[in-house]
Amino acid sequence: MASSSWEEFFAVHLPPPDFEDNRSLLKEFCERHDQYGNKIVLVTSGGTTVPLEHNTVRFVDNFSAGTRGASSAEYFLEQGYAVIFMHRQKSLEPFTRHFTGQKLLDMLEIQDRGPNTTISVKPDSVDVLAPILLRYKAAHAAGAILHVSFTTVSEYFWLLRAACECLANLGARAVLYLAAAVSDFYIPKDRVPTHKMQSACGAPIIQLHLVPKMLAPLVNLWVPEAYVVSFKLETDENLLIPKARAALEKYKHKMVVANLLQTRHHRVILVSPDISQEIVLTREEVHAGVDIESSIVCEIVRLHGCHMRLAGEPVSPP
Ligand code: PAZ
Repeated sequence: MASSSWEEFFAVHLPPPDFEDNRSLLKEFCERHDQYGNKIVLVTSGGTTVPLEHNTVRFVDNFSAGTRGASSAEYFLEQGYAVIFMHRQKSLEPFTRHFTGQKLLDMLEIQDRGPNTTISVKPDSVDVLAPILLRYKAAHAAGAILHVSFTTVSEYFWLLRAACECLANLGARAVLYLAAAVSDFYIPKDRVPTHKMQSACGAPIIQLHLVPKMLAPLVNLWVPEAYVVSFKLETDENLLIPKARAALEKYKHKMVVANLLQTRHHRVILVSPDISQEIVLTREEVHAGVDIESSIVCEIVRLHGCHMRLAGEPVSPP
C-alpha cells in the first residue's frame, strides 16, 4: 500500500469550502484566550469518512460516536480550560450528548392553547436538565467553547493543522487531546471517481492507500511546546500497550490513552514515557452513569500543570 508524505497530502487535497471561515474563528478564539493567559485544549472527536466518489453517495466510515470527546470537553471546561471542540458533523457534542433521541422531548410538557400555547419542563425533569443547562449557558456566555466540524479525513487534517497554527502561540498552555478516530487509509483524490459508481460496470476494485502520520509534524513542527495526548484504539489486548509505547517512542509526545473497542467506556490505560496508569470504573460506577472521562481529564490536567511548571508558565488554579 502506497503512502504519501504529509506535505504531499496537503498539496493534493484542497481545503474544504468553509475552511477560511473556520480558520478565522480559530484565530479569534485562540488570540482572545491567549490575551488572558488562559489554557486551551483542542479536543478532537468522532470518526472521519473516506469518500468513494467526489459527488459522495458512498463512503468508508468509522464506528466512533464521539462519546469520549464530547464528555471530555465538558470536564476540561469544568477545569477552567477554554475548549476547541473539533468534531465529526452529527456526532455527540458536549451538553446535548445527555439528551439524545427522544430524551429532551420527553422532559417537556405542552399546554396547547392556540396562540397562548406554553411549553415547560416537567417538574421531575428539572433536576436533570437544570445543572446541565446552567453549565452549557455559562460556557457559552464566557465564550469558553468553540465548535468546528469535519466529515472527511481530508477536512479533519486541514482543520487540525489550522488549529495547531493558532495554538502555537500559547506554547505550553496548549493541550491537544486527539480522541477522534481518524482513518488510517484513504483514496487519493485523483483515484476517486467523480460520479456515483455504477453496478453495471461490475464489482469495483478499491485500493486504499496509507494516510500520512500527522502526529510527526504536529509534535515536531506545528505545536512543539504543547502537551500532546494521542489515543490508541485496538481490539487485541496483546497489541494495545506495545503499540501505545511504540507511538510514544516514535513521536515523542507526552501521553497515549490506550483503550480497547469492547471496554473503552469503563477501562483505559494512560501510557506516558515513565509510567502506565490504568483507570477502571467499578460496576457500581458504570450503573450510576459515572463518566470515565472525568478521571482521564483530571489526570491530564495534573500532568499538564507539571508540564507548564517545567516550561516556566504560571499555573492558575481551575
Ligand atoms: O467516540 P467513542 O467514545 O465511541 O470512542 C472513543 C475512541 C475509541 C474513538 C477513542 O477513545 C480513541 O481511541 N480514539 C483514537 C482511535 C484510533 O486509534 O485511531
